[in-house]
Amino acid sequence: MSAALAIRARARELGFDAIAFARAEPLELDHRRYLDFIERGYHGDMAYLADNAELRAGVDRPELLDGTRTVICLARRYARADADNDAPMARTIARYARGRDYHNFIQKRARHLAQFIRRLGDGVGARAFVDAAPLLERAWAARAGLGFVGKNGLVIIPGQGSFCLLGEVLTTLELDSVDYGTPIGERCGSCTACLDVCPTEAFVAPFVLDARRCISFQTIERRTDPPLDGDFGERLFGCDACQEVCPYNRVAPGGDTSPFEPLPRWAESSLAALVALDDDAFSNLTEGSPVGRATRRTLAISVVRLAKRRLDAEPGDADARAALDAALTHKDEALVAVARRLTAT
Ligand code: B12
Ligand code: SF4
Ligand code: SF4
Repeated sequence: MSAALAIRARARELGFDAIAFARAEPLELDHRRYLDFIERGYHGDMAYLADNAELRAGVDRPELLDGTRTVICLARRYARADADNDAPMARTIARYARGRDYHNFIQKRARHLAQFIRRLGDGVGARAFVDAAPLLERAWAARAGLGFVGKNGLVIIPGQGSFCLLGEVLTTLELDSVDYGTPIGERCGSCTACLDVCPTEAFVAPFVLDARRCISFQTIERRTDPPLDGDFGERLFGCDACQEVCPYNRVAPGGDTSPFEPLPRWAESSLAALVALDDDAFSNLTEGSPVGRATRRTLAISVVRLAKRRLDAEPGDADARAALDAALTHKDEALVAVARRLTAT
């Protein structure tokens, strides 16, 4: 069996839904696009994206893996058939984040794969990465032919859709040339559903996102208090709108999506309880959940925003009223100030 076949088989055993191989030669066009994104300031206060931006074309770097020859691109689906029926509080969280933290789940399996690859030959190096590494995960996945990048910027795997998370194993192993994938080209055609549906008009052009406007940034990554204009709908953490409308996501979910089942704690929570959290209670509540990526205050501000929205629609909404009251009397003065500004409008 060739090394590529053995790696594929092991990746399947480990629960990955798709795998493809890219040569580790520097990305040129995608890197230029990346630098453009940074130069225009679309990354907002995600300063880590600008760190070493110049170096991100390649992966043969000491902080990743010296001598990398191959980028093994992996995907794990999280589409669940019953996601629309999740408990109301769970539905305020983007699908990928309703269950346990996917980083641990994918990282653990990608590490097992890296270990398997290291055993394929003397001196073979292999290292696993998921999300947080300074590498252009979507561009590598596109080069490997794992999927194509849609106008919403997400990697779409034909037959599987875009509700999937990416990971990589970098390796010094060189594969047979037939094993490397070829890009499959964008297949959006004349569709613009994702661009049209975006509630905050965050796309400046097809494929190009001003992350500062994206609800995902505002509710997860932002580290300064957000502007209070704009309608985030019923969203507290992340946003799936530009994927929900995508025709490529009308595929039947396949495989085991149980790791992404919502944590019971969300069904048991309320807006008022979320606002009232102090830092320790926030840490306890979000332990093992991707929601801990937000700060306590960012989440509280998102809740206040949602409570205000619900009260505008239904003045008798008791949970929303209690949430606003809890924010106005919170010991975090910055939260009180935000709640005052919102209730004044
Ligand atoms: C920072 C970040 C964000 C930021 C900025 C997102 C963005 N679009 O840049 C915020 C917080 C907004 C965000 C949101 C989300 N994210 Co995010 N995010 C990242 C992270 C850490 C870096 C992305 C980055 O470098 N952005 C800068 C842009 C310029 O680079 P890029 O995304 O690689 O885009 C390239 C291609 O799109 C390419 N391209 C391809 N074709 C074309 C054509 C043209 C004409 C152009 C101009 C460009 C272009 O150009 C770019 C340069 O390589 C990656 C993980 C990683 N290390 O890559 C996860 C990642 C992209 N995120 C992911 C997810 C799941 C999400 C959300 C769906 C979460 C949610 N439900 O709320 C949303 C989706 C928003 C969206 N429509 O993109 C997944 C995407 C999986 C997939 N199937 O594609 C990733 C890969 C994490 C993972 N390991 O699975 N994210
Ligand atoms: S995740 Fe939501 S806010 Fe961000 S680009 Fe997609 S639709 Fe727009
Ligand atoms: S919604 Fe349409 S335009 Fe957007 S990514 Fe899907 S197919 Fe492409």
